Amino acid sequence: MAQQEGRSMPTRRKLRVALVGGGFMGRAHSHAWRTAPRFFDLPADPVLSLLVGRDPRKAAAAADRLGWSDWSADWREAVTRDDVDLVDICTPGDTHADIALAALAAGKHVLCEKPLANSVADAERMSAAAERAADSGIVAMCGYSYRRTPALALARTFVEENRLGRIRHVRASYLQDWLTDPRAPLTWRLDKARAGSGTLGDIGAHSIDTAQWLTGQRITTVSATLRTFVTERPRLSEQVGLGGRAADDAPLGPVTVDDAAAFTASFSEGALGVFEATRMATGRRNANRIEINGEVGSVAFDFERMNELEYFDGRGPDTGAEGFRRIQVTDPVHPYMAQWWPTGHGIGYEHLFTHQVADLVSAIGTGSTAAPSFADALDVQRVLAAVEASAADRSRATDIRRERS
Ligand code: SOE
Repeated sequence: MAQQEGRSMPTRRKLRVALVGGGFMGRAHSHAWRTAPRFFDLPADPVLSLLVGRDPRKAAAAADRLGWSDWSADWREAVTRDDVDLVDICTPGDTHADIALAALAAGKHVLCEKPLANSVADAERMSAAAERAADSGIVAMCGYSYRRTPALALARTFVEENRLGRIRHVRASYLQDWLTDPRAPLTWRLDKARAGSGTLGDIGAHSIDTAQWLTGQRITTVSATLRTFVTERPRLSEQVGLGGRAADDAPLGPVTVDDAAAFTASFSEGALGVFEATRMATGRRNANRIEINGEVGSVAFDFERMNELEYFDGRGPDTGAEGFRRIQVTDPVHPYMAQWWPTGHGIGYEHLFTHQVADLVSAIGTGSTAAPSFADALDVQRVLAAVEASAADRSRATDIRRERS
């Protein structure tokens, strides 16, 4: 058939991606890589080139299902192949440093899931490597995905516009309940060697990142308690999604991480923080909450109502009708929302990852840095380590200012 004139499709620069890890996060990221260019005007078109998973059979099946054109059982392929521009790391924390360092050394952009690493030492090496690679235009970003919640991005705008005045209180709690049942099996998230820490690093890290990002202040000292309520759990017979399954007669193995973390924190400009993270808050599925009180205003957010932001404006005259107002963050004027549906038609968890990809590809296109950078994520790592140090020595608060300098 003759070629029809004027029918050719515009071609855009390609960004060829390799994803390492095909679990829960791998699925969320795959969806984002596919969706971001359909809704956001990006400077490059992500191409889902290679999916890597340790088990060849599962990797092949995941690649097929999630839309990747090739698969491998060896992450080294992702960092050595010439037809890969970006390595997306969605594996447990014990492998982040090796993969990210090799990818950066090979001149690949990197997106790495949170927390950045299992130790401050690894996070420092990763952050230093990212800084060096930035000189050659390589972008590295850590996946603190909640930053991409439109309501939280709006809260940050309010803080930047000084609508809250000087910030006094940060109250953050991240509550889940998927470990309430003592029969819940011993997945990698409960193994210190693989996950680095437990609830603290898995979800407390989100609260730390969100709090520092929203306030623009750094945490300087912490005083903490960590608790493991269930110290032994049935060994896993099958990993399914987050939870996994154990046989009824499965032998027990030790839980080597915290189930819950509680700590107070001081912020660099004087705010006082109270943090709680647990995977044992019966009935709370994914209540990632934060409230910030300033001298003249407050914001409050709960991920279980992710399309809403509560805002209190204390600057007006005293009318007797003051109160928190509930803003539906679904209007085109709100962060990210112009790309989606008409006002009032909300978005969900998966959109955070799509926003993350859109921001990352935009940064790569403009040659700018992407946030949170590995240096930002290293800072969270320092706070996590300080929380653990403080919990181990209950007699003292841990000061992290020296480690930063
Ligand atoms: C499990 O607690 C988990 O999937 C975390 O690992 C994610 O970071 C969080 O977004 C949801 O909960």
